[in-house]
Amino acid sequence: MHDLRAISALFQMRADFVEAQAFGSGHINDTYCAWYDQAGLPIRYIHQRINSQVFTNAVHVMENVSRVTRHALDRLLADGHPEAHRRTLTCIPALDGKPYAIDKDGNLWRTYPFIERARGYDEVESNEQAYQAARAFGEFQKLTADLGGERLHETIPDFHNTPQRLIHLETAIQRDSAGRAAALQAEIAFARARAADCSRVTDLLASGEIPERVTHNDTKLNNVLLDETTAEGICVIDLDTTMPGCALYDFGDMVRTAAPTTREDDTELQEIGVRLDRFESLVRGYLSTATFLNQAERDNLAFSGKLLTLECGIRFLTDYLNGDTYFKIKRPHHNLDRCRNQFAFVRALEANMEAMEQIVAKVER
Ligand code: ADP
Ligand code: GN1
Ligand code: MG
Repeated sequence: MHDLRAISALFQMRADFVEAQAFGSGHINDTYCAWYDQAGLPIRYIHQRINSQVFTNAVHVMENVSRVTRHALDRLLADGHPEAHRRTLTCIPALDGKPYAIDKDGNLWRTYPFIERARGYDEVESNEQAYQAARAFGEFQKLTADLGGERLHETIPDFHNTPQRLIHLETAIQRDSAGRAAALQAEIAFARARAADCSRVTDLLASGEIPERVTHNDTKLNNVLLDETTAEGICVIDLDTTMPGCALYDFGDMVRTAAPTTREDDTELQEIGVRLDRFESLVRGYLSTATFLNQAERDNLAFSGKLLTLECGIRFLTDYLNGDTYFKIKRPHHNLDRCRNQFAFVRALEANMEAMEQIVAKVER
């Protein structure tokens, strides 16, 4: 646990620090929720330490985040939105005015107001939630489309370059630094057998049939906060990977996290299936705001869920082979469990691909 009182002192809080606890179930950053007393009123903030092993240029991350959130706020204020500061993350400035602060150990921290009366879900509970989440991520893509200015930094190069992810897997197999490869022949064969799937979207991007867009790139369900009473998708969070990408990466990751019958790390593999009703809600929600998609993007909406699930499974497998250096784990074989779960969901998606294509066609009619 870091000294959150000391971290708090690096920012222009205008409130008195009371206490802080670790918060959320993200796999990457260290997130804390801190209570403050603001002239007699209890109020919460999020303090987050950026994972500098994952984001090697954390200043670039914050330059992107501060541009995107500033743009979002300007738009909301221009529209006269009554709760503009609840609809976008906003960076609390550090003492020097920057949107981040560096602590005595060289860690980079940022602070956001805590978005109240809303929450992120690790598992979808209703079709309405799926619809709202997809709608909000579509709206977010619309917002970033007119950002203007220079191209955003690529905070993790080749983040969703799936063929590259497969190459990293092969490297990890060869190195076998944790001595685990021999026991993973079934998982390795599963990934290798799907090499052609891995390059489908990168090929469409290379040929120009699918355009590059500014996308969120980490649209898992718990990265959008839904209003506790109305379920409306109110604030997209975790903007570290917002950068040039492909709309299908965002839709695909929603399918990966909102359409399975189980959670990302459940080990009851025989129970993993596709909730087609959830899938339909995602398509409806996303297309209600992502009205800018071209035909090639629309044609690959169903496939994108399989691609992103396969890619994520490959990443968990690679990390397991490397000795669990990237994703936070809570038990010894967590990454292997996650990989098996993702590959089981890939199989379920394959079995349901035709039904999903039909749903997309039905919604588009
Ligand atoms: P990670 O990259 O580790 O997933 P996130 O930025 O997604 O980090 O934050 C982790 C969790 O903290 C989120 O899933 C969400 O529950 C919570 N969280 C983050 N920012 C806020 C905020 N401003 N208000 C409320 N909850 C937040
Ligand atoms: C990580 O940061 P978080 O927990 O929202 C990861 C995503 C993976 C996801 C798998 C920067 O997301 O790419 O899809 O875990 N984020 C990064 O659950 O690698
Ligand atoms: Mg997150």
